[in-house]
Amino acid sequence: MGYKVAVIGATGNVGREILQTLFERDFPIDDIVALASERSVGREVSFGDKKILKVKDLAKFDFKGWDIALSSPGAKVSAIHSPRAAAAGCVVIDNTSHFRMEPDVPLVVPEVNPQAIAGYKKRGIIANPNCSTIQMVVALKPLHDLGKITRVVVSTYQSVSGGGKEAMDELFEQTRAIFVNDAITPQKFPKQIAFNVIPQIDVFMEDGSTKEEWKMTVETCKILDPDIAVHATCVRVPVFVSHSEAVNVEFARPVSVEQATDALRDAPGVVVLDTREPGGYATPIETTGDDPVFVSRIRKDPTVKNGLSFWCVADNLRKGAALNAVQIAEVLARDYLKK
Ligand code: 11C
Repeated sequence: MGYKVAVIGATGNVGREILQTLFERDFPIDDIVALASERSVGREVSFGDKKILKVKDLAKFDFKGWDIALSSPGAKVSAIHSPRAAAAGCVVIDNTSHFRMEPDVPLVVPEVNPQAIAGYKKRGIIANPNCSTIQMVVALKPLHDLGKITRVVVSTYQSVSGGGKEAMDELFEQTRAIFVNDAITPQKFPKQIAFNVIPQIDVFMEDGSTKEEWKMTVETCKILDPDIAVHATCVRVPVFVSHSEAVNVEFARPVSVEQATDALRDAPGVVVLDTREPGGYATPIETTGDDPVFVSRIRKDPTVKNGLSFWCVADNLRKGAALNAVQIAEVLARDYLKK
């Protein structure tokens, strides 16, 4: 026997990836519905290679009798419809930023804090973290277990798909415009993204950091350890899919490169690709469509007492969003909503 599953925001980058991931991982489904805003009603989305779902109106949908909703519309839409679904008895895995920092909503990466899922009982909502946080904490967890991380400094190289389909179209259009000598007018991004990099993701906060940088700090503390100091610089790069991160870690205890590499090799969800020769590391282009977080360039940082640096890359639409949400649904189904 399977579950009745709703996918909210089914026409977006993440919604479509959630449908694909549910199908690929053979999630036990009795019935599935694709939901989105009124303007997408009637559009068709694929569920696997045979089934086509006609999108229904989220605002009119009654969640009574539905078990799990995987939700990735905008944060404002989630603010209304996730509590509405939860009140009808449908557990929501919410991929927006809206509920993440609420104390009675668990924020979960299954390789790091699966035990937190039990907290769904309070509000009926589980939050899926930001993509750049997810891939970093998957890599940090085995290192934290090894030497107790005290401080993390991270610089990100984030793909345009994190900004949605329009952002991907903007990179494509600007690249084309450069080749045919057309004028470029940035719309989705604050500056030209083609052949450029932009050190701003999301809005500015009062202290001069951006909201994306703030999310990496507060979400890492909530998921992994409130005592870790995290300083992030988040940068948009002209890559379509997969985020990369240069991560620098300080430990309370000495940790050798060999110990760190062994722990990362054994860690769930991590693949170490690190041959210390030209090309012996992961890049976004070859990790797109893959599930793991790839870790490369593991090396000692001799400028601090117990320091280590590494490079990590993951598909932001899969592990950074859809896959993480489906993995949460798998634990929820297996341990809490048994059929
Ligand atoms: C980006 N990380 O790359 C963002 C997208 O809080 O879920 C995801 C935003 C979020 O633009």
